[in-house]
Formats: sequence, C-alpha cells, structure tokens
Amino acid sequence: MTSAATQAQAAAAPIDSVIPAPVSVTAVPNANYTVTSSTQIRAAAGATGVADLLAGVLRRSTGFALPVSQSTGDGISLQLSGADPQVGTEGYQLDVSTTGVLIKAATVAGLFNGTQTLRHLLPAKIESSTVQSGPWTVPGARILDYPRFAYRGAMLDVARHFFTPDIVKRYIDEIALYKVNYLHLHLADDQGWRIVIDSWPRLATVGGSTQVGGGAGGFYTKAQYSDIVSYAAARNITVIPEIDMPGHTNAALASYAELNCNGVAPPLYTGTDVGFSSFCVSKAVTYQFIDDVVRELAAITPGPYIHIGGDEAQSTSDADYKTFMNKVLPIVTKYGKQAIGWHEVAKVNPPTSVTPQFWGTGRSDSAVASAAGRGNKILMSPANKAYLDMKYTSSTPIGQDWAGKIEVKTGYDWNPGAYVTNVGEAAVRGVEGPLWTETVKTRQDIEFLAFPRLPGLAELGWSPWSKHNWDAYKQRLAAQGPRWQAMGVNFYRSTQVSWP
Ligand code: IFG
Repeated sequence: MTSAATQAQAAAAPIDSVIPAPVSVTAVPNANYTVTSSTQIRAAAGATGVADLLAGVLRRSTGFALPVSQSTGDGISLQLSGADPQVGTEGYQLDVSTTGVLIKAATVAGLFNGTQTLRHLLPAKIESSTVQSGPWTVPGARILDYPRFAYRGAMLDVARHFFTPDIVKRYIDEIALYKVNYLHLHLADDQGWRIVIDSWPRLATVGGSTQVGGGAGGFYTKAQYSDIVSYAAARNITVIPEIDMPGHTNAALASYAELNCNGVAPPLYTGTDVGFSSFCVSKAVTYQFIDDVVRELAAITPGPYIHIGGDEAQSTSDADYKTFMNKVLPIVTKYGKQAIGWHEVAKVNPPTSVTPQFWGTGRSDSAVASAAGRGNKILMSPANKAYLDMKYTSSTPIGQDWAGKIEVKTGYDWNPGAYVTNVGEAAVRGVEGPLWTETVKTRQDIEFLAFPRLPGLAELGWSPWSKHNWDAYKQRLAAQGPRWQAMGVNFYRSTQVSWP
C-alpha cells in the first residue's frame, strides 16, 4: 500500500462506504469526531455487552483504554431511549458531533447494529488486531436506519467438511459486521452428523467420524454448540440448526441399522453424490428417533427455528415424503419451534408457520407460490444468485457450477421482494446465502467464497430497494477491501470491483 493510500486509509472513511446501505445518511459539516485516548464509551443499562464488544475491536487497533461505563455523556454513547419509532426493533439512529457519537435504539439489537455502522465509519485500520496509528476520525453524519427484511442469513455446511468452533466463530465475527442476524448450521447430511445427541450417541461417534474425502470429520459437543450459540447471540445472530431429512441421511443410517428399512446399516459415505439416501418412512422407530433428535436440539437452541431440510429426497416416493413431513413437522411444533425446510416442503401444503427456503434456479415455483398465497413466508436463496459455493468464474479454484457462475454483480443484482412469481415483498421472510462445503476445506476457502458476495446478500436483506444501485454499491464494496486486509480475510479480488 503506497504511503498516499495509507494516508487516505487513515483519513475518516467516507460516510457512503457503509454496507448494508443505511436508510438515510446525511453528512454534517464540521462535525467530525476523533476517538482519542481520553474517549469513554457509555452504555445504557443492558447495553454494556454491546459496548464491551465495540470496545474490544477499538482497543485492539487504537491502543486506547476506552473504558466502558453505565452512563451518558460525551464520547461514544449507546442509549436505549429517544430513538425515532421508525427504527423498529433492529434499527438505530447514529449522530456524530465534535463531542462524540450518539447511537440510540429501542433494543440492544438495534444498538449492536448501530455499532457495526460505527465500525464502517472509522478508518479501515480500526479492524486491525494490532495497534495502528490514527487519527481515528468519524465523519460528521446523521444516520437513521432499519432493515427491509427481518431475516438476513448465512448458512454454513459443516457436514460435508467439519469446521471447528473457532472457525465458526470467526465466520460469525465476519457476517456480524454486515448485520447478518441468522446463522443456519447444516449439521447433518450423507457425509457427516455433527452434533451430539445423548439418546443416540453413535450419531456423533460413528456418523461424525468422517467427511467428504475421508478425513477425520468431527462433531460439536452440546457444550461447544451452546458456546457457538452464545457467541452468536452476543452479536445479534440467532443460530438455526438443520437436520436434513428424509434424504441426505446416510450418516444417521450408517450409525444405526434399525433406522434402515432393511435393518442393515450402509457404509459411511465420503463422496459428493446426493439423493441416494432416505429415512424409512414406514418404521415407527424413525419418528421416535426424530422426536429424540428434535427434542434434544430444541433444548439447546434458544432461537425460534429448527430446519428439517427436506431437499433432494430422490429415494423417497412423493407419497412417502408427504407422510413423512406430515409426521415430522408437528414434532418441531411440539418442542416449541417453527420449522424451516428447503422449498420442496411446500408441496405438502405445510402449516403457515413453516418457512419454505427457495433454492431454485428459476423465477417461478407453483408450490412455493401457493404456499406464499396461503400465508407461508418464503426465505430467498436462489441457487444461481445466493449460493456462495458457486464459482465466481470458470477459473475459480474451488466451488461448484451446477447453478451457474456467480460473479459479484450477479449475486447483487436481484430483488428478493420481486424475484419469484407471486411471491411479493410481504411474503418474503428474508435472504440467506448458503455455503455448501463439498469443495470447501479451510477457513480461507470459506472466506474466499463468502467475500465479497455475502455483503451483497446482507445488503439485499437490509437496505431499501430504492438504494439498490450496482455502481454505487461497488464503490462501497471496494472500501471493504482494506478492512478485510486488516482483518486477514482471504477475499476474492473480483475484477468487477476497483479495490484500493
Ligand atoms: N444441492 C444440495 C446441497 C448441496 C448443494 C451444492 C440444496 C438444498 C446442491 N441441496 O442445495 O446438499 O449439495 O451446491
């Protein structure tokens, strides 16, 4: 980086570099605030957790003490009163003046989102894990902001390749910076079962013992899962566990012979085919098993959703699929959770509490449109727009391309509120970027595929459609490059973006 560019980086980040784009941003002249060694961070009662997280980021790179107190006054102030009611439950107001930055919200979630915007307003070096030279200037601004959709999600497939809790937590740190508020963990598939279920212990010890390519695999203990849940919750992210069924179940079937219709456990599977497995719909033990699994998962999942998969059930007849889902969906409700399923679940006319997750490559699906018409909310993950495991271009070293290549602009230029025929804005729960890991082995691989595309999905989920503009967005995206460099994020330098 040239010294001029370094100087540019050290200057206050332009107020139009925030992703997701806020609802309204007004520059205020002569109102810059500079964080100094005497800056204090003040928080309303109940908001000191958010203040501590912000302080952690700022202390690391500024070297300042930045004490946090339950108080009001100059400096960085996080308050739970006085916010414009427009901000709702996740929005905030952020006002910069020469004496400090005041963030107001109705909830702790809103304050957390406001602190992410503050990070974007500070120079990129604020994200460094070592002390950097300032000045740490925040440009004078008035911001009022709140999300378009309630659900902005990222999915990580930890079944094809297992990822340690630390790697999952790093991904949580990265997606939190873009106000993503759901992390969907794909915990079970043909190649692996990744969560301990006490009543069926072989699921982890056998089903979790390998992965695609035959590696050692792994699994989360309940304590590790709960630690990930808490880590996410502190960053306004709700974890959604997925146990895919009736298909994508070889790991479970290999762990317990009695779950198979013929009473014989198939071998563990380390390939990448799909559609060859199915739970035995006709056996009562199948539903006892699922009841045990959902009960134990619900008990360690404070969030409202459990994902039951339902995709690619090519070895389950339509009639059996319907029978299966009509027995399983009530089990999720019984344990106080709402079900999400891949959009095939729409064909069983599920209760309106069920969220079909659209992953098609087309613009229409009659069952999904009918479900939306009945009142089901649809989660938008069109595979040719939102699948983060798709290659960027034909020369991308990892990833797949069955849904098409997804360069940054392709992943950004679509409207979730008007994408699937007869699934309008009011029927959309939000947007999610699935990252399947057949070809993804390391933290660097995850980051290479997720960045820069996930921030575009986060913006589609958060920002007003009126703010949607590729030419403006790609400038804001370019400003993320130095931030990701400071964070050590292994992002793809798309040639569509003029990285500084
Ligand atoms: N489809 C499968 C996934 C994964 C994916 C890879 C869904 C819902 C292809 N199902 O996407 O298990 O293999 O891109």
